[in-house]
Amino acid sequence: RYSTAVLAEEPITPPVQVNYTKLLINGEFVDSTSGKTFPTLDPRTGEVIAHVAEGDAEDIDRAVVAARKAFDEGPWPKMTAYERSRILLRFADLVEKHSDELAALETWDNGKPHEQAAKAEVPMFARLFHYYAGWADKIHGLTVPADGNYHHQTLHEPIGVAGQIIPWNFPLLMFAWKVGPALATGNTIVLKSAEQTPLTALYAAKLLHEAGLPPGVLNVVSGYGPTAGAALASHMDVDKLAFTGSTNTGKIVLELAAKSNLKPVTLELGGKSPFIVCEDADVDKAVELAHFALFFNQGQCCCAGSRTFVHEKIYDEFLEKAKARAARRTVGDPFKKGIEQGPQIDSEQFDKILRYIRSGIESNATLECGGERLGSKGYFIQPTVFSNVQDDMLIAQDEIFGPVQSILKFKDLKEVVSRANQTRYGLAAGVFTQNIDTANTLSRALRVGTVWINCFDVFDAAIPFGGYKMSGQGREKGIYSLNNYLQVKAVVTPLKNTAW
Ligand code: TXE
Repeated sequence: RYSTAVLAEEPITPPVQVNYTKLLINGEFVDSTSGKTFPTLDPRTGEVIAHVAEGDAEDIDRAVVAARKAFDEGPWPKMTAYERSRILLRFADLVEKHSDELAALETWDNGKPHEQAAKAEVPMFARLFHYYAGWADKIHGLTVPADGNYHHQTLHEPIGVAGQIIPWNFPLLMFAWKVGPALATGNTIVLKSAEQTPLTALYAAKLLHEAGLPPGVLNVVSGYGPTAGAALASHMDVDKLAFTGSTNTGKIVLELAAKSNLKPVTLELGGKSPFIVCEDADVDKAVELAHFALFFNQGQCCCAGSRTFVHEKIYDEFLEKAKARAARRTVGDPFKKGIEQGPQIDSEQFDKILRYIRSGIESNATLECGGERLGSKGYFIQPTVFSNVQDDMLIAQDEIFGPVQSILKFKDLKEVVSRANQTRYGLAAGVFTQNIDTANTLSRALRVGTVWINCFDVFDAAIPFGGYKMSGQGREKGIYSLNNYLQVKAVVTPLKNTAW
């Protein structure tokens, strides 16, 4: 009954070499102070891809010293904005030149389909840097006609040393969302990549240096959260922190930032996004979009449409078709052409997802298809659909972060808005309708940072992304992200008449 592609006996050999495994501090690849390394694993098999230098508190400190020096002594913040822009543009061009290596490394380390990495994520990565390069020389303050005989002006200055902690689900894109605006505004950076996916950040940082980035401006420390990550969040000489990850860890880093030097923090955290299919929907199209909204990237998206609300009039038809679509999803080696779903990132996430599937079954949701691991090695999970899901079930409340679609029935719009909003999260929502009034009403009533009407996961460098409620604080991308990395200084000068 299950038509997923057969998992290849032998994994396809990735068409790329791992060349960079050390920490990148002050423009040089160096070992960690402790000499320790950690393995980064191939999610297709659980086998070691490479051993990577393991940074901890001492290495974070070395990296912060380098970033501080590069900020205080320059040349980065003192270069003209145009020169900074040119470096970012050259980098984006190098990304395009090396797109094959970047896409292959991203797939190998993360398990995402190679076609997705190559056709969507690497081009988007380059696009984000083109976008931020365009901002570098367009950031300026105001001259303000305030009261009194004074010249009032504001200067928009970089904050200083930015600490950035990123997750493993979109390693390259999360790098771009954070590094792009910080560099465009003239900051220096210490970035900690996720321990599951350290490889592409090192490769990209190497290319940035090739493009002319001065030493110390971007330092990349691979390592674990409670050691390297916590040291960065609590460092007294880090001026700003940006974090993407789980809501629980978001609380930890916010507290560390507050208890150390009160550095401002932006957070992009978990979600439980509703995808609302109204009664006037074209069911086939709605099924396809709801499927994409949940299953894209193995379900490992903070904004995944993980509560599929379907109007009762079309519920039965929708359910049959959604189940058939999930059963047709091709799962297998992400390097194979035509594969829609690769493995989950690691054994921890794999076990967590299977636990939530068991919880769904135990709480009497109906398991329509899937529900088990696929194959005997690596972290593959069958595309899974639950129907008859109730709001208070754990699978309707918690972020599963896997290929598990939960379908819920609703009767009217007022009811579905109230249920959609009954969550601690508020990252995104999807609305599927042909009625413009319904679309307008729902997009205003839903308490989320992004509403996609008749589309989903449409991301653009210029459009802000971020969460309401416990999905985060602040916005990334677009014009809004620049303020995360800027201080505003007021300068007041008396105006005196001279000479005449
Ligand atoms: O997240 P963590 P994990 C959600 C998703 C997933 C769950 C757990 O539900 O199942 O989180 O994933 C660093 N101080 N998201 O454990 O722990 C860590 O090293 C400082 C949603 O991977 O939040 C990594 O670099 N840093 C999310 C980053 O935080 C710490 C994407 C994220 O890891 C730290 C990923 C500490 N004490 C998971 N502990 C999204 N919003 O897209 C960990 N880290």
